[in-house]
Amino acid sequence: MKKLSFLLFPLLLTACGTAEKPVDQEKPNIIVIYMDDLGYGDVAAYGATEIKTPNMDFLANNGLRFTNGYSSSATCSPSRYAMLTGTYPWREKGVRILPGTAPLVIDTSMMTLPKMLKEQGYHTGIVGKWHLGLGAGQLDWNQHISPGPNEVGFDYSYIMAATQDRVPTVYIDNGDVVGLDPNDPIEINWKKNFEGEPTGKDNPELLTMNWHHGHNSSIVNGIPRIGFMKGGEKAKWSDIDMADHFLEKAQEYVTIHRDEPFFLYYAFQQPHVPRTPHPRFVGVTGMGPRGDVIAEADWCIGEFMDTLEALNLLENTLVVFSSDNGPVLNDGYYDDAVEKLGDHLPAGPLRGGKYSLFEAGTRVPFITYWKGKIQPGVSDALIGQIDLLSSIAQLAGSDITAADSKELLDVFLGKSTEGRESLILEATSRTAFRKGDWLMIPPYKGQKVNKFVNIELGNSAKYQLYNLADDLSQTNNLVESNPEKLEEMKEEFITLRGSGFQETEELVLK
Ligand code: NG6
Ligand code: CA
Repeated sequence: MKKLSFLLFPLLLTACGTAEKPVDQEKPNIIVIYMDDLGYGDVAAYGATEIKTPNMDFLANNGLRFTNGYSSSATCSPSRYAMLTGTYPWREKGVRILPGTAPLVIDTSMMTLPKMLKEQGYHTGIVGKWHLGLGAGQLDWNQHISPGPNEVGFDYSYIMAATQDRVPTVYIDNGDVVGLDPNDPIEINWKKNFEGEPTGKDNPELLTMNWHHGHNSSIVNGIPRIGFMKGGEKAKWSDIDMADHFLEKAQEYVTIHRDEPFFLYYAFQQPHVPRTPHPRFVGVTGMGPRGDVIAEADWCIGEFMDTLEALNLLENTLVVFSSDNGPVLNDGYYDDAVEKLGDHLPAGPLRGGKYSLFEAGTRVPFITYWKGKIQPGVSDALIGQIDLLSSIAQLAGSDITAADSKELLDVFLGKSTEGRESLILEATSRTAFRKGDWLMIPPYKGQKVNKFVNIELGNSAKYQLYNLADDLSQTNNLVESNPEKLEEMKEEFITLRGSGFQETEELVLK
């Protein structure tokens, strides 16, 4: 009942006439809706036929749907780092998939998307997944947590620290754990269990979801996680309510800040593991929890857009929709993602997936929507999430520039199709180079297919060169037939990337 009345709150405001605001009188609001592990082929507007995504499709069909839009990395933390800072993640060694205990990886002196907007008079907020580290090391979760999002430009933050599969499994409201009981302090250890505490490994009888690889440490709500946690019982989140909870916070944020320019980074947890749809979404897709949480996320987007509409904000708000990296089915739990997939193709026509240097790792759904400002259409321009900082700066009236972030505002608004000439892609510390229609992957040692997630990583003893215009699925390596193209690509790549690009570590998933 409480929830329902809250959801009606924005509508009531409109009904009372208090939400009326003149359009165009001030700087536009910016909202980034960011999915976690949603693939290029997971959205009906991008060709999915086995799953319905009406609300994502609404954005795509009434906005600009990019077919060559990239995240900066095939994993989460590096992608988010690049989007927020406009800096390539491979420039900084520590920017990789982070443990739940990692310190903040964004230097507080760096320019960021929210910081830039704050300087332009915006109120800035984040709701959802953070996964960019917190504190400065040896964090005490029972004290005020800092530095974090609030120290890199967000006026408001309501987050989970890392991922749904990592401890601590609590929400953090502007740096303070929500619902913390001082008599039941939280203890976190990434490597070592606390004496007497059950684990996924030793106590399978306590599990409601089984682990496949990794994810066998502390058990929260019957789900085994990565890392060990003790205490904080009352503060622990409810997995099945997480989507509704973040939705409420996002709705609350835009409602409170409707009368000033605002930036909201609404970072969903779906369809990352563990996939825990609310019971009202269980079974709706027949595809198991992975499909069901996509349906759940889609519903949340619909509710959220309805709120914006009720607040009369749509004509003064740029909405960007994208995903942090490509899709994965089995990412460490037995949850029927593989078994119930049917004919669905999470990566669409693309090769690879999450963790991969092949296209499906980083080419993601990418949509811009702005009622009345962006003409509906499809754009094939090459763009990256890394370009949002400089482009949105242009929109907000800021003259800041970030080295790796290209100002492509007209492309994002559909006024131009001249995107980037080239883009460096990253996957677990390895890099590849896209230029025009061409994609070059340097030789990398290491496994070709990661057997846990069953994804081709893009490693090969030889250079790979693909022409994506003719060969979107990357089946023909054209190195032999196009030696000149290869040399040209290599040369430019080394100029941009430096020569150390072949030194990497093995991807460890277990
Ligand atoms: C991996 C996890 C995987 C996921 C990923 C991060 C194991 C075995 N695998 O290490 O489940 O959490 O990290 O995903 O622990 S991301 O989308 O946040 O980058
Ligand atoms: Ca992710």
